[in-house]
Amino acid sequence: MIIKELIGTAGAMMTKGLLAMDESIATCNKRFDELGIPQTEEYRRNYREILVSTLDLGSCISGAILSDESIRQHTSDGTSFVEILVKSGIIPGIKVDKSAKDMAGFPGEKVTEGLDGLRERLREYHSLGARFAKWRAVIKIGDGIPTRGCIEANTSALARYAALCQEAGLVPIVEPEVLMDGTHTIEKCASVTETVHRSLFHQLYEQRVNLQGIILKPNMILPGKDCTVQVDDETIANATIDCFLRSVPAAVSGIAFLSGGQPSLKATARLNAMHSKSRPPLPWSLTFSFSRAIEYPAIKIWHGNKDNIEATQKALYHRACCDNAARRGEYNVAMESNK
Ligand code: 5MM
Repeated sequence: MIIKELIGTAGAMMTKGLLAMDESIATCNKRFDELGIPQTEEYRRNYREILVSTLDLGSCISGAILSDESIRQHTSDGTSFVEILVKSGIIPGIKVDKSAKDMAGFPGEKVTEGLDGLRERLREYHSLGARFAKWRAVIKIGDGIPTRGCIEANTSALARYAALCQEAGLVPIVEPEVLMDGTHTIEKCASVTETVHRSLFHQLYEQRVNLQGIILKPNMILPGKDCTVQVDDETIANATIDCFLRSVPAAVSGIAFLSGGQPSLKATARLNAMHSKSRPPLPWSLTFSFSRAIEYPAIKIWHGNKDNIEATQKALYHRACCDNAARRGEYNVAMESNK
């Protein structure tokens, strides 16, 4: 019975896109710091209120990922963010990892923590209204890394997290992010991502996770930020689809991409290019679960100033609409002038 519900929730999450507004306090403060916004609980609450109360957001966004702080927060009139989201037709979710920490014995690599006490935390989050969860593992490409030890430690934790989520009636978003930091080529990104996916799906199988009740949140296949050979959007879209056809089982409910630090319009155009009409039908649907690519234009306008709220919401809504069009292969750059 639970699995039927999970498949239903995963299907509903894939009908539009996901807004990853799950910045931890540290990450949110870092973003505020860059823009000179005060790093206080009240400013974080104000910012999130602006996001969740954006008019008609539910026409482009089907799920929003909250954090432990924001799932407990309320709008200025006392309505919980969860309630606002549900009223807008947006499914609330929750980031449950306790972030990536230096991995002992593996210089330069990280392992994501947060399994201790997770069963109890998931029970609480479900009672607060969350219907899906998210856990992010970070894999860095560099000299001699990633190592097999780091990949396996991370994919094993992702699989144990996913099993606990399904037990609790929450759809696990499984996020193995291969970072775009570095000088590596697109081919290197493809081979590392394929290795990570193979390890991940092996671990998910070993932990008896039902793939129809998960959502994969991967990186696109990109050259490193500092690679001397950069490529066009079409090449990125093709490399991503080819890699995924080789490494992601058809049973997976859906794939929702992270943006990973790509410029907003690039992330949109590349998602759109994956939906090219000349491509044979894919086994899974593809959407977005962007954070920076969807929020950056908006937060830069807000700057912590209440006079900018309307323009901030307009910018957020605009990116959400463009990304939702890209999810269907209907985005074109002319949409950028219809703000
Ligand atoms: C909002 O950022 C998320 C949480 O990060 P921290 O735990 O470090 O605060 C992050 O997991 C995010 O959901 C994904 O990385 C996707 O975000 P981008 O910016 O890559 O689209």
